[in-house]
Amino acid sequence: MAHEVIRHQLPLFDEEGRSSATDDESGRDLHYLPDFPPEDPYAAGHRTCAGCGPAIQYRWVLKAAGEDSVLAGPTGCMYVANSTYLCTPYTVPWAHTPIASGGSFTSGVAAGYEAMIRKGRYPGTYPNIIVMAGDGSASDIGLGSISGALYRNHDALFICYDNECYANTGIQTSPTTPYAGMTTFTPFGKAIPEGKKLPPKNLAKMMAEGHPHCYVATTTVGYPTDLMNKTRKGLNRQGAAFLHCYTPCQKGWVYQTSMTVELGRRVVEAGLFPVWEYDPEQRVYHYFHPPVQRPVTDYLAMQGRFGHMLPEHIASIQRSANQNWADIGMDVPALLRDGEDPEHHRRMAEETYSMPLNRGVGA
Ligand SMILES: Cc1ncc(C[n+]2csc(CCOP(=O)(O)OP(=O)(O)O)c2C)c(N)n1
Ligand code: SF4
Ligand SMILES: [Mg+2]
Repeated sequence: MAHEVIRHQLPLFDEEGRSSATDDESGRDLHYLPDFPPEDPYAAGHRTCAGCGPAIQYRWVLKAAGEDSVLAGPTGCMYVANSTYLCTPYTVPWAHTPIASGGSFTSGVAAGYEAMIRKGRYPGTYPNIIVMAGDGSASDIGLGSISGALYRNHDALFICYDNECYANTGIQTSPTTPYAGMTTFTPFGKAIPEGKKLPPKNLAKMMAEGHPHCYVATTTVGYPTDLMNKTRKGLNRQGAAFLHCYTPCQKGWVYQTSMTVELGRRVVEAGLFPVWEYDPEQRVYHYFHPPVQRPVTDYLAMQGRFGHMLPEHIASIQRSANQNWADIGMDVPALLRDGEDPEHHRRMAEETYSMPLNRGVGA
């Protein structure tokens, strides 16, 4: 006789905030913290860099998922910096997978739990099965295996933590590295003054369009409630779900350590990382419309990896941002339209920085 597979249904957090929430002068809720669960399945004691965006993402995701979780981590910073022989920061089962096979490994774990529960060999509730892969893994080397898992609709949550580079091997370019982002494989020089010439791959849209039966969403470490709710939505839905999370890399991007969460908001407010949710039932996208729209320089100037940019490069990025604003149904203010003209800009090195910068990737 087949046993029933019982699944968790995790409640969502209140997005509106408490009455005591305080807005800054731009209308951003600065001090809203809902009552998050006390447990931390991603415990202290790992060895990621100070201010590491992926580590913040790992903590929020596992807090949202809770103690009945099973985790896989393909090769990358979040494998190497988190684990040594017989030692990890996880209080839940975790396994390392080769960089190419996060998707296939996790498919096997999901299918295994389903079969064991049906056969009465595993007495518990179906656990929250999650793989968190870097952008190099999810958008490049391991893309095929994640796409296969989404296509077959295994009941698991597939997350890309996107630090826009192959960080662990020394900050090399990946498909999600932005145009003009300097990496050790895209240095700027006389021949190629912008550093990286190609625009980034739109991984999340590719996943949503290519697997229209899956829940797909984007988020950043700048919006913890959004990140935790999308984690829970992806886990609550029976079948495969994909989350693309923007996670700054302090070492690779060269910014002040305390600015990780601020960057997670500014990238959205600059129009460079639209935050949305794809509803597979209705087959529609729901776009977040941020209360603040900034020129891209407000975001770029905070990071040493963009310190070499010339006016024409900045104008080119402002054009892409303006296209993103239009795509998500927002008006483009005149100031941002003006920014499409190189005459509107100085060299990035001459910008007034709000903080001192150390230029030079990997410093
Ligand atoms: C097939 C294969 N190619 C290359 C590597 C070397 N490698 C180890 S970690 C890593 C970087 C992974 O980048 P990403 O997935 O973005 O994770 P991050 O290091 O940025 O956290 C690479 C290229 C590998 N382990 N396996
Ligand atoms: S190199 Fe970047 S992603 Fe890796 S641990 Fe440091 S901050 Fe995190
Ligand atoms: Mg990466």
